[in-house]
Amino acid sequence: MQEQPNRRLRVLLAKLGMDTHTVGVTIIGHALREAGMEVIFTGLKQTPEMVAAAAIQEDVDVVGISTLSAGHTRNLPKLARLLREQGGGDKLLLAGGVIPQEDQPLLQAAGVHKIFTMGADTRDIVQYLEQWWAEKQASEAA
Ligand code: B12
Repeated sequence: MQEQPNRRLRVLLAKLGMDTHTVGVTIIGHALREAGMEVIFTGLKQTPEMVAAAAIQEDVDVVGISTLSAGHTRNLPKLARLLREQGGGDKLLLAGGVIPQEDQPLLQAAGVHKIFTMGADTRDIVQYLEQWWAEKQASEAA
């Protein structure tokens, strides 16, 4: 797809499986919208297949998963693989929530680019995304 200069960053936020903790994902959604990003929330009880399909269909730049009820070592690698298989390997995959330190190397090796856990400052998350977006747009323009 032809990139439009200075278009807004598009972010898909999702919750996988039976995890119904909604506070973190709601706060992140507000923070990203306030920072001028376009945010789509899939709602609860999604499968990796549903999230990958939505990410491709909505042509988002970033997929952000909020996970507080375990299952992340299974469903995040699966989502990363599905995105790659469906042509979405260039999307930034973020995760946040209750993700023990010992699980993080496995997730990062599987394709999760960045993990923000409890207490993460939303300003740091916004700054991380703005920097990633600026670098991506600069490299596409070059
Ligand atoms: C509130 C709460 C609940 C509420 C949820 C209400 C709601 N609508 O959200 C209720 C009471 C319903 C609940 C239920 C349960 N809970 Co509960 N809950 C919590 C609690 C106390 C706080 C969670 C919270 O809202 N934090 C505040 C938000 C702002 O923080 P956050 O989500 O972590 O988000 C921040 C970062 O993580 C990050 N982030 C989060 N998501 C994302 C996404 C992206 C893209 C990015 C970039 C960043 C990001 O940014 C946010 C800002 O800093 C935690 C304890 C804890 N310390 O986390 C337990 C906790 C998550 N719950 C737990 C459990 C076990 C349960 C139950 C299974 C209990 C039971 N036996 O029924 C059920 C499961 C329900 C389900 N099906 O999912 C465990 C999970 C253990 C685990 N994962 O191994 C925890 C950790 C408590 C514990 N210490 O045991 N819970």
